[in-house]
Amino acid sequence: MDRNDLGKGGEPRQQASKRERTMTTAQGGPIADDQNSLKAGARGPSLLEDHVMREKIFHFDHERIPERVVHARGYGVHGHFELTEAIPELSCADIFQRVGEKTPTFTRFSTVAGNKGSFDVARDVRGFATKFYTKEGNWDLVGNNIPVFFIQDAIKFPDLVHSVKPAPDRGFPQAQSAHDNFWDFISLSPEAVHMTMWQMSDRAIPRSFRFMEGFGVHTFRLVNAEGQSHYVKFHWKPKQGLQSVVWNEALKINGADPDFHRRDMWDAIDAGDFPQWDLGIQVFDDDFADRFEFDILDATKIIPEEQVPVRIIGTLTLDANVDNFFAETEQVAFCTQNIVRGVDHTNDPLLQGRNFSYLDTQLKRLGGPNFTHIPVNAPKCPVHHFQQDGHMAMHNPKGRANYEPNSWGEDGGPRENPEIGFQSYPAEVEGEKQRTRTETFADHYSQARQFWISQTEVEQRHLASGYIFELSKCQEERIRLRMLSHLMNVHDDLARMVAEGLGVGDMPEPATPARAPITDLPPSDALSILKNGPDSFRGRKLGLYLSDGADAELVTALEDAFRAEGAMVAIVAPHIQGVTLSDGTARAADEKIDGGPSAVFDAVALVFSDDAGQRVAGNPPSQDFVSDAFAHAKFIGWTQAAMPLLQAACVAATMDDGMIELSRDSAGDFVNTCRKLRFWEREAELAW
Ligand code: HDD
Repeated sequence: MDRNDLGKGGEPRQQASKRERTMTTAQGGPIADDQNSLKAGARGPSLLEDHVMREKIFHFDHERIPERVVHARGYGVHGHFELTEAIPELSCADIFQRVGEKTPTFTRFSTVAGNKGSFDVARDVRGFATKFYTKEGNWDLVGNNIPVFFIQDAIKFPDLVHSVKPAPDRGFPQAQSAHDNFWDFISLSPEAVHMTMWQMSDRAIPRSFRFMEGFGVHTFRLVNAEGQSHYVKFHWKPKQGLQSVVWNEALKINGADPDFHRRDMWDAIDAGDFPQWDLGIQVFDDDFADRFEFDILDATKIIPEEQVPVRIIGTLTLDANVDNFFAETEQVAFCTQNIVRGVDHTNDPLLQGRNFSYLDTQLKRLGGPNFTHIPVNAPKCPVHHFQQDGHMAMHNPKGRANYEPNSWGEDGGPRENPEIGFQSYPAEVEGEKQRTRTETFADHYSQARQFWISQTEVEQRHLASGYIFELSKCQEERIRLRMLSHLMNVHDDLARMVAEGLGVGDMPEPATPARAPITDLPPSDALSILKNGPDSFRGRKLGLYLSDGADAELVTALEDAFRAEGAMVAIVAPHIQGVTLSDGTARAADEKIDGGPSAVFDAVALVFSDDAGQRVAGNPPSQDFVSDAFAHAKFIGWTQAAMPLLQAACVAATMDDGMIELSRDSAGDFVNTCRKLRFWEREAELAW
């Protein structure tokens, strides 16, 4: 049976007819020989007349389309949104009317700065864009995994992006913000300070797309059937809980598996473990907006959940991988302007600019105005209009009339309908034209301080280390100090930790705030990852390092216990052929030890036969497996036979409660321990 006889999952496919299986040109002509071009004589020149070769190479030459100018590296998945609470009193959007109704979706996760071929676990914001194919048209919620943004006005976006992308003269660094240009721009743009707090926190190195939140960022409007408007902020809350990796681990994951996040998503969905997010809304009115300490149109500010609780109204389930990456993930075109009746924009100047940029960029990227004809972008409701022609038009309006109004009656095509058509909320607008930044956008530090005091000690340490790492990559002292001068306005502890990490003795003068005083806001638990962690190891992965002769009963007990938890178990072994356990049964390996470092697992267990422990102890990848797991505060299950390796990895002398001796009866206890995900107590003892 050859490859063509197998379906997607490797199962035998029903025999197609010979004609169906015959390779053809794009014109449908059957091809007799796809290996050799047409030549004049066996050793003669190739002939221009070879339409088969010319067509094949012509098409290949044109395979690439421009990658997205930002968010180039992304991963798309199909799913559906199910409404759990109807909100007709807030919005007349069809999608929000009937509990239990499912709306198909397409979600694309992405990094921002890196090229299409960059690595997944860069320190970066993650895009979280969802297209809802509603019965009243497509609604695109194009958000991020961080609820605030770097800049307040879209006119600064090209500068922001230029500063983070590779420097134009040298073409590097790739997919990183740890360089002079980025921090030069940021330290000259105090409005970005709050966002960098999130970006330097572990939010920017998520363990998986599945374990991160999403945010619509801007304040939008919900408008009900009576035309009443409420303000709204959209939240995606992962049912899987929040989880991130640590920075040193991220660096190693990127080497071991640059596709870590996309592979994780593919594997989870392929295994039927469908990730879910609740859609939450923070709803408020003009009274609240007037009372609130900050401007609700300022995208560099959150509205703390303690002030306006998040109300859950539905669930997104991602349940199908794409059939084709290019056709779907690459060609999907999100536009913030894609809204439906019952949802509307506000005057947030970032959002207003985005509404231009997305449509514009799709034209460039997808080559013409008919990108809505591409299946992943096409609405799943009826579409009737008089738009026609253009590159790659797949369908044009039928009939004689292609204009409106017309007097062709029934045959004259679609008509407008004010009853069900989109109505803009009639917000009052007045004022002189001016290029200005409102005073109400001027407090750049108070919420950054609130973020800091809302973090656990572990997270504060990571956050400070994030700044230290990034600023240490800045060669210009003036840029490092300028950034430090902002951090002094955020919090003394943060500034001191970063100064120490950079080796700065004399602190600079604090930056002059655009607006004083900087307010002390109360902490908000919702801002911490660790305060919102999961209570299970579900969806996580154990790296089970086995040798030949490993105790079969213990191995089975571990596998059973972790699978019962809903976790994955990957077998790591000295050879990819796998191992033979003590009872003679075989275990296929998922990874050879040097291809499956502990950085790609959430917890590890070492189960060796007595003599194997000594053998692997001298093996550098095995030593790294253990010492990295230890340094990344992971739980490590071990058996006595692994002691020589623990010694060789220099962790035996500092055995702590995160290192669990395994026995056949204690596999369940090990799972319970792993539910905490990391043994952070250890990290405090390590001198990072
Ligand atoms: Fe943007 C892509 C999210 C500000 C201009 N953006 C893009 C994507 C996401 C976001 C998730 C990827 C969509 C996909 O997967 O195809 N962008 C945001 C958020 C912002 C934001 C949450 C602030 C709140 N963006 C922003 C501004 C501008 C843009 C201010 C321009 C003025 N963004 C774009 C773009 C992109 C894009 C150039 C590149 C590819 C694309 O649109 O389709 O138009």
